[in-house]
Amino acid sequence: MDRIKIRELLNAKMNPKRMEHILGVEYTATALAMCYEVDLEQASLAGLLHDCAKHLSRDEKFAECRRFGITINQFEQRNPELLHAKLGACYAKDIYGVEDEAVLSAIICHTTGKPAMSTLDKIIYIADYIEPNRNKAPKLPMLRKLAFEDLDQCLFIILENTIEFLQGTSLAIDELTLETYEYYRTMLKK
Ligand code: DGI
Ligand code: FE
Ligand code: FE
Repeated sequence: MDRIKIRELLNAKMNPKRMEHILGVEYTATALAMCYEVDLEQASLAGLLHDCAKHLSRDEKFAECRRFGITINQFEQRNPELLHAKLGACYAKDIYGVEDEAVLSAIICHTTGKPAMSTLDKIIYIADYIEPNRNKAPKLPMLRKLAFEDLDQCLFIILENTIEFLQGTSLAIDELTLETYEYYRTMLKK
């Protein structure tokens, strides 16, 4: 399915605020793709579709996981919100016809990250955090600049911010978020 059609379908499904966020991630990801010589079409598709299962209720998320055969780990059980990333990749394939594994991977890891991310994975993870409609996270002006200068440093600071934020809430931190943080901490020390 082409981008225009995908935008049209998403627009019919999502509330205006979420749609603005989705479009913000799409164009931020595309700009980063220009900067880091990543395929613009991949960045645009992954940006558009990264939250395409986010509108589902908790019960709908569980039901859809059953339908797609997604096993739910203890962190996802406690915070079903996390499931929108894996389900988003299932929807991208099933509803929007995306076959490109690189795009699907970027959607799957956009919330927790994962060790050894591809440049596209990092771009989507970062674009989700810095897109222009975001305004709550600390250090946003600095991170927006850094994203175009040093992708790994930017990724690491976002991981650090996210863990710090989660530590101040009652939410359990996903194992994968911590693994990703440790992976990039070790990598950047060298
Ligand atoms: O879907 P978005 O809101 O655009 O962004 P997202 O997919 O990054 O989800 C953001 C939320 O996910 C934010 O409230 C922090 C939370 N999150 C990120 N990593 C973890 C996490 N929540 C838990 N419980 N554990 C994590 O490791
Ligand atoms: Fe998300
Ligand atoms: Fe998002």
